[in-house]
Amino acid sequence: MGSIDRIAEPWGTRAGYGPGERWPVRVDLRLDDGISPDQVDSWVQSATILHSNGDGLDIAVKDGRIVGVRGRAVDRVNHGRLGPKDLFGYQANNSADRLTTPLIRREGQLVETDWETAMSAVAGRTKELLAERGPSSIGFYTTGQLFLEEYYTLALIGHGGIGTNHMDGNTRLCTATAAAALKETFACDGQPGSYTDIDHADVIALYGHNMAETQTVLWTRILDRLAGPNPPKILCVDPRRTPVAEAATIHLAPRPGTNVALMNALLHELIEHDWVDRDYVDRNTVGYDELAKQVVGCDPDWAAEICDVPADDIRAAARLLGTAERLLSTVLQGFYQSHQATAAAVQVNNVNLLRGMLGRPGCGILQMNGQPTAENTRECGADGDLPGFRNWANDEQVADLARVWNVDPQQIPHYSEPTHLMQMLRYVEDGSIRFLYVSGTNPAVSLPELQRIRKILTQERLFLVVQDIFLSETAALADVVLPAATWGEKTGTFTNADRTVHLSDKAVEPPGSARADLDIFIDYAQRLELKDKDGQPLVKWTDAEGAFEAWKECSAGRPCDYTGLSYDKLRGGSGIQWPCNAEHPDGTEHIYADGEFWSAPSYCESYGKDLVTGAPLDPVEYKAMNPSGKAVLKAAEYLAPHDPPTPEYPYLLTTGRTLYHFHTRTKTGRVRQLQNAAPEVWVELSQLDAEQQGWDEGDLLRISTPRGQVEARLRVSGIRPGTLFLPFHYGYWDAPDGPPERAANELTVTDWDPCSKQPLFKCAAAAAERIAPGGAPSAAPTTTASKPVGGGIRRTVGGIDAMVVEDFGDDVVEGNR
Ligand SMILES: Nc1nc2c(c(=O)[nH]1)N[C@H]1C(S)=C(S)[C@@H](COP(=O)(O)OP(=O)(O)OC[C@H]3O[C@@H](n4cnc5c(=O)[nH]c(N)nc54)[C@H](O)[C@@H]3O)O[C@H]1N2
Ligand SMILES: Nc1nc2c(c(=O)[nH]1)N[C@H]1C(S)=C(S)[C@@H](COP(=O)(O)OP(=O)(O)OC[C@H]3O[C@@H](n4cnc5c(=O)[nH]c(N)nc54)[C@H](O)[C@@H]3O)O[C@H]1N2
Ligand SMILES: [Mo]
Repeated sequence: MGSIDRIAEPWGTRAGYGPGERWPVRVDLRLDDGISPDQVDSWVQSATILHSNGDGLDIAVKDGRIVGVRGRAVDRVNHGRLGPKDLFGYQANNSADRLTTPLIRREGQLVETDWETAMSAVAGRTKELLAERGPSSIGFYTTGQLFLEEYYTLALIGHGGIGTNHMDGNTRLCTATAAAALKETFACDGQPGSYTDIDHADVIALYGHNMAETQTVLWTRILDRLAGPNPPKILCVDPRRTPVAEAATIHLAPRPGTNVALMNALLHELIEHDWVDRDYVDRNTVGYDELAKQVVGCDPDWAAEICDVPADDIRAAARLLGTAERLLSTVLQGFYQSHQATAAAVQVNNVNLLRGMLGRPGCGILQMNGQPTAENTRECGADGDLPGFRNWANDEQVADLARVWNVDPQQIPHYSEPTHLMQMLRYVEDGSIRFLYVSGTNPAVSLPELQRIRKILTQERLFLVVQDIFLSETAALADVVLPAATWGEKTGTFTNADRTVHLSDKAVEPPGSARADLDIFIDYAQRLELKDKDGQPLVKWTDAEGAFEAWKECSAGRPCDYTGLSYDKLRGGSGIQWPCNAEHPDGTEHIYADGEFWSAPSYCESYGKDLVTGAPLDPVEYKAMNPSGKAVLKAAEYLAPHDPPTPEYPYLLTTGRTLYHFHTRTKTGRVRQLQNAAPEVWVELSQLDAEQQGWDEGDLLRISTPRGQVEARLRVSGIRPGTLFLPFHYGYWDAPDGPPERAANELTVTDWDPCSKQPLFKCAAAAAERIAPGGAPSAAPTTTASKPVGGGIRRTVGGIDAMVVEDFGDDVVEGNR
């Protein structure tokens, strides 16, 4: 047992272990100052909520207040560990400026009101519009941060009750490409990999995924493998020198937006050297010939030109992949938020398929999620999918959903795929959507091209409802603000990126009159008097467990089968991976073992799309291509980025995250340990570029694109030359006197991947100029990808304020530092 500053040491103390061994337990504990474990009144089971990892934890409660967190040793995901955002982030719940009462706009101002007034305004406007303009005037924009029960209820209200096709989640910005890539390759969503693959893999490849900062505990698992005997080799594909790159055997730093060229060269090498599992490919896939033909000319010299990566490094990376015995691949935003997002992510699937590396320990693909509950948004159909991974283009599956909901199949819109968010915004812009209900997301900071977004959201004719826990930049624009209870204040379940379902129990009462999102949605449905076919209430449950039981019925027989789970079963032990049913009562570690895919035409979620145009394939085309339900090796041609540098905008701007903040900082910005670690926006530039311009660390730069500008202090970092990086966390709620513009999305472009419709946050032409010398270093963290190349900069530490207890218990620890 020891204590450690977890701001300075985000991953904590090493516990090395070897291939196939069990990852040692390390229980991390953080309590408010002055509170000791024996003073805690109760420990309430939950899991982490500030990323997709799903680390099991217990919430410490004293005098009806959350006072700390402790990792759950029994949980399969984290074996007791927690990351910095989880260890300190709970304090946001206790913030004095939580929303405690509904707000309504009167004469231009938001004023406090009661629930009755607020909800009758929301339901009243909905009814008016339904009568005047029909269901297509109503839109819902939700999140990846509520609970399963809430999404399922919302999906039923929107698709089954109101009958609008306009429902999406911010998962569109986040994991739409993960889902799309899985649908293209396996014809169905569902994560092939498992976190335990890290325990077995001999090669781990991370594509556009800064796991060290964005899934810190999963990265700790890799660090512990690296500290043990026979460590895995790491391939990192990222234009910045992230902590992942620093730990990598091979780091490829491609020019942003060129991922498909790089992937095609890697595939070219695999085929050229015959690093292909012919048996697996013949038995389990279709499309090999087309893929081989597509990559025939894509040799490393060709890709080296496009990606600006040494050809020999590409060869070495291909050899690593080609000679791996157990290959785990992970993919995230560096691939997903790009113009060929789905095409690039699919090529990673192709690597594992060619190598026959799927469905057994150490052999996996993690098309990652980002948000804690994004998986549920997708499963439950609150995001541009239908519940239970049902195929909107398959009438029998729609009829099956109608049976579960006891509605007429015609009531569920399925004339096309549910409307994606970027299209919904167009509809709001042109006035066909007149009511937008936003829950658990902050589009006024997180969407591209903010000037345009502000214009869209402030239109007079739009009725904007925002359900949040703080007065976010978006809530400030609303007609009605509904105060929500959040994690720790309500019960529900959620599912992480490797299909592990966790229960999160209510630990404390919400502040003021804030209500659980589920309760608000049910209230809304009741006020709309939504009915099923028999005139009974459409939403038949009144609490979270009731919603979960209903969802189980909806998931029965579908890939994400929850029928073997219950709240009781989820209490006490570890989270459990779906599918969990009579056949797999303890859950399922690997799907697609034995090459069994969910891609049979009658069962699959999707018939696939054209990767260039995004046009859906029709069932006849799909059946001709994949009659017996195999995996599809889908080829893609590299296409140049849409927004290349010009003399006026000579840099490539990419955006993303830092370890210490979550998104628009509504939570982490209110937590002193985290806010102090990364107090203000910065911009990263390479040493080469800085020297060429004569700029120094800390200089104030203005970054501009045709959409807007941002002012930020310079951090000279290990980023590739020609590239700028801005963290996107810094909106305006806490910057009354700050720089005029600091949100990265002032600069980003309204454009999206044709297949997944995910916006392009990672690649835009931009200009930079110095507007003032700095004199002092920027405030960027030094422990992360923003590590300075120069010396003399104060290290990021948390000090006495950030001490966390680590307890290894009786676990034997090798390589312990
Ligand atoms: N600390 C922290 N953790 C989080 C979150 C958070 O806000 N903060 N958010 C959660 C959520 S919702 C998500 S979606 C995940 C996101 O997790 P990540 O995807 O790991 O995070 P990002 O920083 O968005 O992007 C990852 C990397 O992509 C690289 N990149 C940029 N352009 C390119 C490119 O063209 N090609 C390649 N190969 N790489 C490129 C960037 O340099 C960056 O290091 O994190 C989750 N975890
Ligand atoms: N430039 C750039 N932009 C990006 C990205 C990028 O990499 N670069 N990444 C994109 C990605 S991957 C993501 S996921 C998005 C994230 O973008 P957002 O979802 O807009 O970001 P958050 O700050 O997480 O917003 C969540 C909101 O929900 C509120 N909230 C928290 N808990 C609850 C709850 O229990 N109930 C309710 N009702 N509300 C709650 C929070 O206070 C906050 O206002 O940003 C996207 N935008
Ligand atoms: Mo995300």
